[in-house]
This record gives sequence, C-alpha cells and structure tokens, in this order.
Amino acid sequence: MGFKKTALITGITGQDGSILADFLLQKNYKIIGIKRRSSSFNTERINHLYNSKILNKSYFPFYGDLTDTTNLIRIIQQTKPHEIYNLAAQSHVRTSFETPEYTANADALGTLRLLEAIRILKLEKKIKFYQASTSEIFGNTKIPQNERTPFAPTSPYAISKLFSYWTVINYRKAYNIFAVNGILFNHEGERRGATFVTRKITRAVANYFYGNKQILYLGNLNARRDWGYANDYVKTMWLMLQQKKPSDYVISTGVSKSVKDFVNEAYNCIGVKIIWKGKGLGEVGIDQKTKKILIKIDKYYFRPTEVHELRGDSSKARKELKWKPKTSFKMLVKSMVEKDIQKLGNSI
Ligand code: NAP
Ligand code: F7E
Repeated sequence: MGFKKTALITGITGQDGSILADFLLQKNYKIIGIKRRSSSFNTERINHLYNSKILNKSYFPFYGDLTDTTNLIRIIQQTKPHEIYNLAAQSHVRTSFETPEYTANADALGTLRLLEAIRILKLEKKIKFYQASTSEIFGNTKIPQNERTPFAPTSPYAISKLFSYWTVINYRKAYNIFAVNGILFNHEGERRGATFVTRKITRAVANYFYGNKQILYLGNLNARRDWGYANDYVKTMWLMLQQKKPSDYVISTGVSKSVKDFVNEAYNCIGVKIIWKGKGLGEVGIDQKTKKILIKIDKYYFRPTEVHELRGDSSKARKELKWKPKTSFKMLVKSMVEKDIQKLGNSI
C-alpha cells in the first residue's frame, strides 16, 4: 500500500489522538501511535485501529512515555515520521495542582525531549512538529483571546504548556524546524474523558434518563468556556502542518457558555428543565417537574486558582487555514447526550 506520509501521534489513546488517527488514516497516512503501559486497558478509543494494523498495515503501536527520553529517540529513529503530533499530556487542570512536578515533566519537558530528539537525529529538515497548546495559557486576560493576547497562566498545567509554547517557537527560530503551536480552546465530544465537566454532565444526564437518581456534584457553575467539537478541531492540526510557513493559530468557536448553561442544555435534551435555587455552596439544580434535587455543589471540584472565562478569536485560522467550526453548542451537547444514552443502554 503506497502511503502518502507517516505521522507519529503521542497521546493516541486520548480523545484527540484517537480522532486524529481516524482522520489521518482516511488521508492514507501510516500512523505510529505512542501509548503508555497501564495495568488496566487504556485503548478503548483506539481498539478499532487494530483492523487497520492487520488489514492494510497502516497502524503501528509503540509503548512509550513523554518522560522517557531514550525511548522517544529510539521510536523517532526507527520510524522517521514526516509529521509528529504531540498530543500526550497530563491534561487535567485541577489534577495539575495535585501533581505539579509530574505535569511539568510530561507537559513541559516532554515537548523539549521530542524537539531535542529531532535535533539529535539531525531530522530538522525532515519532520514537521505540531504542539497541542491550549487556551489555558491565557488565564484571566482580556476577552476574546487571539494570537496577540498576552499570556497569564494560572495552573501548573497552563504554566507547563506555556513552557512548551515558547520551546516550540525557540526551536523554530533557532534550528529552523517546522514547528507550530495549535492554541486550541476547549473541545469536547463523545470520546471526552469522563472527569472533564462536559462529559461528567452528559453521563449524569444519561443515568437520569434510565431512572438513576444519583446526585451530580459539580464545582464552579459560573466558569465560562468556549466549547467546540473535537471532530471539527483535529483537522486544524493537520492543516497547520500543510501550510507553506510554520505559524501558531488560535482555534475556537468565538462563543462562550457557562457550566450552568451546559447543564441546562444537557438536561433539556431529555426534556428536563432545571430550576436553580440557593447561592454559593448551597446552590442546587432541581428537576422542575419532579422537584427532585439533581445537582449540588462540592467544593472539592473548585480549583485553587480558576480561569473565569475563555473565548477565542480564531480569525487568523479562519482566514489562513480556511477553516471554521461546523458544530454549534446545541449540536455538540445533543450529540454527547445521545451517545451516552446509547452507551449506557447497551451496558444495561
Ligand atoms: P486526553 O484525552 O487526556 O489524552 C491525553 C493523552 O496523553 C492520553 O493518550 C494519555 O494516555 C497520554 N499521556 C498522558 N501522559 C503521558 C505521558 N507521560 N506519556 C505518554 N502519554 C501520556 O487529552 P485530549 O483532550 O485528547 O487533549 C489532547 C492534547 O491537547 C493534550 O495535550 C491536551 O493538554 C491538549 N488540549 C486539549 C484540549 C481539549 O479541550 N481537549 C484543549 C487544548 C489543549 P492514557 O490514555 O494512558 O492516559
Ligand atoms: O473544566 C469547571 C472548572 O475540567 C471546565 C482540558 O482539556 O480544556 C480542558 O480544561 C470548567 C472549569 O476543563 C466541575 O472549574 C465545574 O472552569 O472540563 P474541565 P478545563 O479545565 O477547561 C483546556 C482548554 C485544556 O487544555 C485542558 O487540557 O468547568 N467545573 N465543575 C468543573 N470541572 C470539572 N472537571 N469537574 C467538575 O465537577
């Protein structure tokens, strides 16, 4: 089979890695995927790729870790990819406050290790490098945020990602490597990890749909995020590497909604209207019809420092990459709720 190109994806078992792999396989890429060894299965999102591995030999999994330099050098030396997509990360913001050193090791030094591997192997002219940067690097700055907005990271996760952002720019300038930062705002979907707030909510809605009365405990209901659909966003990673010149791009919808808006919309998908009562830690969300309390606050989910609102201005990407998101907030929530209802239905 004549493959167009070889792409190495770190974080292939994650939400974006798995969707990007599907996208690139359709473009006739050969995929090298780096996955971590774990004691329980972590390949639920990519199990279907084994068909590609067997049928057309287009998928090659390697064990690896962003904290393991020699392993990264060996995989790159052995596979000589045309493109590297660095999507692996300890990606949970709240968890980064509990594991700041590990987060910095994987999310900051991990990027440096990959770029150094490219230099050590003298592949600067051969490999294009995509870095999964994030809107979190803006912190609490003016809205909307674009490529010229000053950064003010407010978590170990964001600080680590900002280190990677500057490392990418430095290696681009110093060594002429085609390396770019995709500054992606929150993007969600049916494969989103269950501890991120959107999926946590849609899974709770699916449970309620089947009659489970468990209360959903949330943190800050007033935080606002610019939520897009992951399947719309992965294309931009590839587009950035197909440009004539390397550059960094903000990817966003331009609309921000609160956590409460997400809750309201998600329950609305199953015909439940939520009424909010009380304030602060005592605020509760109630099913208008049955008067049952469905949502309560647990301060465990608050962060020591919070990013209150993120809303992106992606005009540069819309102009230069000729990209725009296709999925509205309403469509995103509906699709996630429907998938969780279907999944839960299959398991009971
Ligand atoms: P995700 O679902 O949490 O996936 C993260 C991936 O990284 C998983 O495959 C995970 O492996 C892997 N990983 C974690 N630590 C690793 C290590 N030390 N070595 C090797 N692999 C490691 O994240 P995502 O939502 O797909 O996001 C993809 C990337 O974009 C991340 O870098 C994230 O920080 C960034 N980002 C995400 C968003 C968003 O809204 N989704 C927005 C901006 C930026 P396991 O499966 O074994 O855990
Ligand atoms: O929180 C609030 C929380 O954890 C969103 C990652 O992909 O996007 C993601 O980071 C908001 C925050 O995502 C709960 O305080 C309320 O304000 O879903 P999240 P995140 O922190 O925005 C960025 C762009 C990334 O780069 C990251 O990798 O929701 N919130 N209650 C809650 N959050 C969680 N997780 N759980 C709650 O119960």
